[in-house]
Amino acid sequence: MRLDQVCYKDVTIEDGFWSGRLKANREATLPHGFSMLREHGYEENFVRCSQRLEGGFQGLVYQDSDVYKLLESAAATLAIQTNDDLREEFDKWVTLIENAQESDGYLNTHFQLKMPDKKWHNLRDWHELYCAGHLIEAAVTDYLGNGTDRLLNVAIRLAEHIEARFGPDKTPGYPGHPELELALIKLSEVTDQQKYYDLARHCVRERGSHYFAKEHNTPEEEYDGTYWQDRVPIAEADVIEGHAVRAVYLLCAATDIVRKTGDKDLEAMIHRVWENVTEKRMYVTGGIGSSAKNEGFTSDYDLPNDTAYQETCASIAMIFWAHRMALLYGESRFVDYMEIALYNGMLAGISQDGTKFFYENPLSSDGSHHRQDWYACACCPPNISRLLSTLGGYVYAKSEDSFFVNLFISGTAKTEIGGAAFEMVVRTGYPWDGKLVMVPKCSQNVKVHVRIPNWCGDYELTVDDIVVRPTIEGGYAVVEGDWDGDKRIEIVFQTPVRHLRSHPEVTANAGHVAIARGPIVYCLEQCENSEGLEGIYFDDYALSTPYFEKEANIVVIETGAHFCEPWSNGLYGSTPESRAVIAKAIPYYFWDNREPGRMKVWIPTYAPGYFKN
Ligand code: FUB
Ligand code: ZN
Repeated sequence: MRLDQVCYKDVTIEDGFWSGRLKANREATLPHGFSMLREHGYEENFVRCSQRLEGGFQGLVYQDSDVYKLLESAAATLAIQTNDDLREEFDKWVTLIENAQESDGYLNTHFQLKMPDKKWHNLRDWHELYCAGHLIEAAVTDYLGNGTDRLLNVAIRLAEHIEARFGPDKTPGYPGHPELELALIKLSEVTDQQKYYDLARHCVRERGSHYFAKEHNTPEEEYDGTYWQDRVPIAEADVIEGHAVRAVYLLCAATDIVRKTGDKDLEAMIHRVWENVTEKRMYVTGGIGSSAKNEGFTSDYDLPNDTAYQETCASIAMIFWAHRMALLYGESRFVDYMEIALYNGMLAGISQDGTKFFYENPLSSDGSHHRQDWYACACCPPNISRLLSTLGGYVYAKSEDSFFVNLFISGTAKTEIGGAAFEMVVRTGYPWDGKLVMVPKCSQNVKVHVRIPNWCGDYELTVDDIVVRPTIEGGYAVVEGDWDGDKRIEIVFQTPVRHLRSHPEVTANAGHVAIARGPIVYCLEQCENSEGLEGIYFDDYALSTPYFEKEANIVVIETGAHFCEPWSNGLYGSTPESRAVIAKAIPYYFWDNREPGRMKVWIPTYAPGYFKN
């Protein structure tokens, strides 16, 4: 069943878990981000282009994309709430961008300032099409959110410039880093211009034709396009490979094409690759891309913990893709992955106060890994910000006669279903508490679909306190009825603490367990476990007790564990002494917000003195 998104603008979030994070995004991350844009030369790049100066470019080849992502976040924020300072900042940037654009529509400060004679010379590495994509996405968000078209007009001029050059029967090529494709599909929808969609589809379908070998004069027999998802024709891909963010942005575009045209071989491909990534190449946190070397994938089950790259942008990309799959098929199993990546892989990428960020997200740390204010390659911070600014758009979905509750977040949605106004009010203490109270309102019958999360063994659903056995469709409990009174749907998911094991081929986790409760994956952090993490181990009968810690606004989990004294028996000796301890786990996303120290998600179930882990 095809679903439509309920737009973030139609969703008000008033939630114990998320409201604080969204406030931090508005009040700390956005201002911090704009000050970083000033401090790190982004603004200067645009000023110099506006003044038609040469040279003096600062930053990396894809520097402009961070500006556009932050502007996208600002545009979505402004669409929800008046904010004079942010409006002023946003408008100032739009003027700068308008003035920086060349008369033929070209816009990229790196090439305008540093290499004006090298435009479009290296699609594989130089990110011009990627930056263009982020500008277009920001412009579309601004146009749809705020009804203003200044940035959209800049984006259209750039899209026209690109479309005149690339596409069927024009200059060959496609983006080394997918992103333009997603953006052009959105642009084609708001402008009703088929040609943008055609170019997006061309870029996706051409992938795997080894254009990058030709562009770089690499002999066919020496060419390996894996990193750029250019090894095999896209529709033949069986596995997810290469650079993680590139791979998943490309899959997002392929999914958009399947949705629009029902392209059969692309559809078969997205399913094969979905299965490969979720069954064999994903961390328990929903993050992907295990290797720093290629910022991406290696081989099946290769999921090391201490060197887990798990770039924050890659978790965000998984959220984008899972969301698209969920809307395309109306099946809750896709939302399950979206939720895991959201609450764990993505959320770990930003500090509680919203001003520090992880780029890499290892699953164990010796205490030397910390969030930073910004990065030379700062793709992640503004990507998190734009995701948080549009979070409401991931919560619900709808069809002609149904409303879907995908994520469990307190607030209100107001939309239209089958031509009638529909409102849904949700109250919940999720993810700490599995109880959800929903009050739908509509003058006509609407089926309410409530996702049953895959981690939930048992649940009870009532309508006005009467237990109902709902039908299950696509992993959703379906409640039919008329909602013109004050009927209340209540669902209570059991949220036991789960000790997870991994597939035996994930050698890094052999003999280890991870703790999870609801959608939250936990970790042990040094500052909560004074004995030292090196010696803590669980046994199969470990009992866990969750409880709420008000000050931190998190549920922590205490588990009866053992602490093994450090090895001091020479080369060979007997098992070191162990004693009983209580291990205290915190949500993985929460780590590194207090004193620095060690962290680990996977906990041994044997005395760690036996092995170096
Ligand atoms: O290449 C642009 C962005 O920078 C990628 O998406 C990230 O992985 C980082 O390499
Ligand atoms: Zn990133």
